[in-house]
Amino acid sequence: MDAFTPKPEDRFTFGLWTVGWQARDPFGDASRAPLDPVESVHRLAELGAYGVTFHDDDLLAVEPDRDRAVDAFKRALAGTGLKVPMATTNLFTHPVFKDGAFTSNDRDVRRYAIRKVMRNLDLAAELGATTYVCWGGREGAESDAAKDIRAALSRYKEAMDLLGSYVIDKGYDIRFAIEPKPNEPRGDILLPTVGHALAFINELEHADRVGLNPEVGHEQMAGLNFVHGIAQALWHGKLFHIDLNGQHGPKYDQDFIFGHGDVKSAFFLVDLLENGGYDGPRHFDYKPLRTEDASDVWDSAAANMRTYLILKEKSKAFRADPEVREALVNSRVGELAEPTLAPGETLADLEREDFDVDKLAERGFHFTRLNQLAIEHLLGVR
Ligand code: GLT
Ligand code: MN
Ligand code: MN
Repeated sequence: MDAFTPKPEDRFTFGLWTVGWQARDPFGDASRAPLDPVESVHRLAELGAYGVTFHDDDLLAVEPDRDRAVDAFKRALAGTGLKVPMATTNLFTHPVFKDGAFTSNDRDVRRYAIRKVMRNLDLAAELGATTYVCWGGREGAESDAAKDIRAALSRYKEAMDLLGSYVIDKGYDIRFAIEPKPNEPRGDILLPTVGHALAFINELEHADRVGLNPEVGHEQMAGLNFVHGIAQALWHGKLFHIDLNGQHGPKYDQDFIFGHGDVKSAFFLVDLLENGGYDGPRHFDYKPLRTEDASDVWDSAAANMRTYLILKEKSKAFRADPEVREALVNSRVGELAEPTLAPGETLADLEREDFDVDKLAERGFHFTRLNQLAIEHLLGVR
């Protein structure tokens, strides 16, 4: 036990599919045996997690009978006190979804996909989940000739509108969170970034019920700044949930342990989540490395939480450091929160003002100092 030992109050959650990943990849077979969701629930509770999340199909990892699997899962939850804040649907593994689910060219597949989601929404509501993630990994194309993107977006909207109406009619306290991803498994995926998804949500019938579940690695695969994406999602009031993990720049989806990719970005992300008004679970969507054995899996789960808590401590120390405070003032970071026109001023005031542009241009912002202080906190020398 130390300051970085997770507790349920930290609200760390894990997908069953993360610790349960058997490490099958496009080039190799599974390197680990299937994991019983009941064991995952017990292990995660012992490690100090707050909850678990699941796809409908994750529950069937070792027990093919759905009722029995659900029963065993419920008993494990009751026995450990672990919560289920979020659930989702597997609309990507079965070959029926090879051209997508809500946006398959095949209308029968689209109808089946919506029914599959409805069924798991009922279980999600029963287990108390308030967020329902929609990751459209198969919604996309490899050829621009193969998919009418405008029609696909209409069908995506149709599905989200129907499912929104479904939860409203049923009286479920559930909001949807769309998870963007630029590619993989499809050559190109629809709603590839936070920005695309935010714009799409504006067109939905139940837009207030739909937000985002951005994943660290997915934005970084697109070469984007995840911290900026999260800040914008917060600004729109749309950060409903988050998938934390690690990624080394634009390459395949690495799903590393949180902080085991771009650690500087992870530091600023924790700083933002802790100070930016996000109050949802800290959900890890990572894959234990394929090299790891069954016991390493639990070390990797613990590493996610420990890294988060270390970064949280670092962020506190950074904010409390008098030199950082001074540097923030010198860089005029707080000045950006001041409206550009003072109360009562109009554009006419700007027209009257004498700007000495060359003098203004001489002012430096001293960002180097600020950045170096952040690095020194992160490296543990302050
Ligand atoms: C899949 C994907 C994740 C999504 C999960 C939710 S499934 O593992 O890679 O990013 O969050 O459907
Ligand atoms: Mn991923
Ligand atoms: Mn994810």
